[in-house]
Amino acid sequence: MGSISYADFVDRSYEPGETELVCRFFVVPAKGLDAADAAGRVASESSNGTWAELEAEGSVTDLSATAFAIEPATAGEFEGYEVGVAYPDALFEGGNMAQVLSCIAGNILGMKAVDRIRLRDCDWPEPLATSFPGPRLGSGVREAIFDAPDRPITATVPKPKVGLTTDQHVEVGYEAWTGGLDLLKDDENLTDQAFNPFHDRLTAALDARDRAEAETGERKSYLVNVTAETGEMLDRVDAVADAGGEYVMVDVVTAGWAALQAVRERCERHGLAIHAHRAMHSAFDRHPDHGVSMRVIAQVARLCGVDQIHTGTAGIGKMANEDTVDINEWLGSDLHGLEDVLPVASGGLHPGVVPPLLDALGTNICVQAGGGVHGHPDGTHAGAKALCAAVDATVAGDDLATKAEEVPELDRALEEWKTETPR
Ligand code: CAP
Ligand code: MG
Repeated sequence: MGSISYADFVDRSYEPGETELVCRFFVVPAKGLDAADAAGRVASESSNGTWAELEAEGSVTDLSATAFAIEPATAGEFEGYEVGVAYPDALFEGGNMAQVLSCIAGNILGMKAVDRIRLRDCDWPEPLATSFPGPRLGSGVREAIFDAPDRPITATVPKPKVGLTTDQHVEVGYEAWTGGLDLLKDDENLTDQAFNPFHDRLTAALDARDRAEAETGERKSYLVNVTAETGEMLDRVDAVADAGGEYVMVDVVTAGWAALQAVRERCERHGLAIHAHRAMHSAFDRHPDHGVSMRVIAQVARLCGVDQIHTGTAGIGKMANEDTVDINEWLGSDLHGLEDVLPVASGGLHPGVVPPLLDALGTNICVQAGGGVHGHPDGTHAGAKALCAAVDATVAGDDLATKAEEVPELDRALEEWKTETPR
């Protein structure tokens, strides 16, 4: 029988084991505490310790995390430390993301012992990572659904984001699809409101998809937002499968990881892909000195099994984004054999900013433009043609001005928005 206290959770000579989850935190200790004090509290309170000295059996202490690295670091204007913490595999319930996050992003974010704390990054070991399904297709959606393995896939959200009737929503979709876009996407706050009910929208949109496919000879698809109470959400997933859809869209942060895991399981059964919208992510990641980074949110989403997720526009669009390039690189990297994830660039995009966007992010992405399509002076169909022309030209290495000579819709878009995104 031994005793455990905060100091027992710090060992700077410790080498994390292969099966241990390693997390990196930015920490600013509270006044009167030094870095080791704070690090011990982070490791303790995120594993099995607490403020009082406890008597504990050996088997209990085997579950204790270890703060093994403490290095000076900065986050924005804040000076602090980067603390590395190693967590034993036995601490976690495999396949249960909510439990994992309750450890590594739980109470510790609210402790008085730290003025600022941010979960920056995780190294996921094989046992824990492979206890999750990962994506079903990942960036393989490009080939599997659109037969377009070598170019970005394109998407649009009807705007205004809510308020259109089902007929208006579907008409906009038809115009966008026949204008050349691959995907129609619901907005994050459009679910089953009276002005555009879910089931009506689903069947009408898939019908329009079929007409657009027949007219263009191209594969088209629809990101229908199934976000709801979990049981209802699963019923909506079943409805998408019954209606012949290929995708569901989930607001993964607001719906929650446990709900997402249930959707992933249901999508496996139906052979559906998952588009992850990240609304509310900024509540966690906006400021670099606190919270949970978008990098970790993207990692969690990959493990839970989304096929594509919004990761920003590398600062080109209207949203404040952190770290898009590195996050996208991680989403494409090997993770113990789990599928990759297709990054989605969205928010304030239009044809004029496609060249710098693809230059920064490459072509293995989805490019979403709402206002940048429906705000086109000649309407949705012209906006869709302009966006496709900009993507095609950029992938081919041609400049937009030359392409605009043969595509008047692109010329109008460049005239209207030039190459900047207004804030
Ligand atoms: C974009 C969008 C997306 C944001 C989400 C919107 O519309 O539909 O939700 O891109 O941000 O509602 O703002 P526009 P992020 O194309 O008209 O800008 O991708 O950073 O998660
Ligand atoms: Mg939106």
